[in-house]
Amino acid sequence: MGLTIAQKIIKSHLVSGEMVVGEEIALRIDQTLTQDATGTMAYLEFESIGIERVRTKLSVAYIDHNTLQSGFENADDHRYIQSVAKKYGIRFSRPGNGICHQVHLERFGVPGMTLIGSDSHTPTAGGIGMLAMGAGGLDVAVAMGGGEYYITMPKMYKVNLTGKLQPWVSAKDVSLEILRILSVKGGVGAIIEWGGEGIKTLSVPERATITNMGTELGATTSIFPSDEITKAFLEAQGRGDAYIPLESDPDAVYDRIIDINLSELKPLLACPHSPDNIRTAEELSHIKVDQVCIGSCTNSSLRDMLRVAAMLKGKKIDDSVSLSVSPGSKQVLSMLADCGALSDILAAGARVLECACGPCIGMGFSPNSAGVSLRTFNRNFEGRSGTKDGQVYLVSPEVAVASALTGYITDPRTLGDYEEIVLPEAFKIDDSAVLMPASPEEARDVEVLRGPNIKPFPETHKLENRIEANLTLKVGDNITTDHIMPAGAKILPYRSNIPYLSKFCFAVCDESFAERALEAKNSIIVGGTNYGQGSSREHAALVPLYLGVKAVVAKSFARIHAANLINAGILPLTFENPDDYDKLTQNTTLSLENLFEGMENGKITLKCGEMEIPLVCSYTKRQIDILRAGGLLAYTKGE
Ligand code: MIC
Ligand code: SF4
Repeated sequence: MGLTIAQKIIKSHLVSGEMVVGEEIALRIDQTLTQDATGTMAYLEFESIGIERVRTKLSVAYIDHNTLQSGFENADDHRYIQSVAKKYGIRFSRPGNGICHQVHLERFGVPGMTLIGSDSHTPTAGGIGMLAMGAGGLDVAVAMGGGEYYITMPKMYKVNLTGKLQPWVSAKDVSLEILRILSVKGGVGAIIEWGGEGIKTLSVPERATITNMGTELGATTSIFPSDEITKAFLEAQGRGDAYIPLESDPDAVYDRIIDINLSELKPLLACPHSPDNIRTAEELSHIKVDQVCIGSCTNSSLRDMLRVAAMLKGKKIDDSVSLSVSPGSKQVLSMLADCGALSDILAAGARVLECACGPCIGMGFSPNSAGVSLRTFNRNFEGRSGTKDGQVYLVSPEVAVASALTGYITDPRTLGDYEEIVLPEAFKIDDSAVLMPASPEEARDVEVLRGPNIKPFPETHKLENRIEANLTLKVGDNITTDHIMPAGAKILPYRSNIPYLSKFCFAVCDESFAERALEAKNSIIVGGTNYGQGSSREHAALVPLYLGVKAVVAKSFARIHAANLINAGILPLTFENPDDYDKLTQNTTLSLENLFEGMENGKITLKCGEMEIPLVCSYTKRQIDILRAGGLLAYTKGE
């Protein structure tokens, strides 16, 4: 039987397990990346594992999320990461050099290799045929130490593209269309391969926009073949040597095939507050727009920015709109400056922001009260923009600019003439903002620099056979990691200070949760379907651990978050009958009995007074050992 692209890469990196859907497999990891908001914790964990130098082919530490440095906290974190990188053999991408996924695609990604990153949009590198996955910081720390990365062998989906995108319709609309078809949980447990004749019309940055937003489907990752278009991109980046051709076998078998005709797509928007709440621009053209933000790891490539500049050239944005543009990398910004496109963007009235995540993670640029904000980003979860009642729509750069010009949601097809964007034959290469690590000899003398905001990892305890706990919080479906552990300018500086962060846990849904959890000492959280969708931030597990959460009982879980819970020693458990969710009430005492036996046979009983509710779990032997040890760190250290 033939293999899919992902199966080929998995096969060549398989350390243990069988490539059977649903089985746990262990993969050898070639490259890792971290960003600053998850990096400090990941490197603290790496240090505590006690390995002298990373054992990957390449590890890069990016600073891109929290670049405001509004107090000493961030500056200290950045200095810590820089010194750790130097000591342990990791390249350090300085603040301002760009968003991790954009820079990794440009400068480091290699077709056919494996990459894990402590950021959920790591699959962006699937745009050049890399098997790239988001993971918790601790998993990345273990991979840096040469350990395997464990995943459940995914199903294989294929999206067959035919036709060609029409003027004013772009790769972002393909991402939104697949979200419309599959929903935010439609990709859970699957890898999505993009193929068909239509992919020959898509450049690497367009492919990367599509693989980037595969994350919003809940997919393990998304991947394109590595072909002549990949080769041309790598050559233009001066990295032709990294190219290898990679495609699926003609007789590869897929669990599901979806057809999309590119020629038929229209400009789309994801409406508040979910990336799968899709409508056409045509339908929404009566909506007044207050703010437009262009950038993020989804839409900040040179191609996107040249489109933005071409659309803005010689025009002015509407007086009622505030427009921000954040190029994805120093390479993009510098090339925009060299060709004059930057001046066109500035002259039109845009505010040009640093090459960083910026507004996407709520680092400034929050919309006005109830303000309508159109963003070329990938997530529009409630409150993520920093304004609780902000109305965020996800759009393509084309819809973004058209709307900034008119002040209303605008279908860009009404604008008339369309200019093709041609990518340069050679990109401007300047890697001076990526600092090389010290040699192994020099590394011994490198001092790791810590600041007072860096607090120790929360205390863990070995699992006991019985848990009695208060049902401190009951939440609904599609709870995101932005609900569990919000980010944004006020909180992000405290990513290495779990006690401080804990005050904000679930604050979006219930401001008194943290206080109640501390009071209860032991808590259980009850959730609906797709609990923990969104970010890879392990803080959404470490903070509940600190607050005494022992188990989360839900109808279903998102992949990375379930892994993070196990890594933190918290039991993710699923209702056997989803309707039992309705039987549980907040602030009652629950107990979980005979856990050791139940974990082995996959059935655990939840007791609430006289009532018994059957729960299921499918932990592997390794996961049981991790949970019993009190989390992956204790397990890895053999405690
Ligand atoms: C996000 O887009 O939510 C983030 C911020 O990039 C996160 C990582 C984090 O929370 O630090 C992600 O996607 O994993
Ligand atoms: Fe940064 Fe936003 Fe991309 Fe997350 S989704 S990595 S915050 S740009």
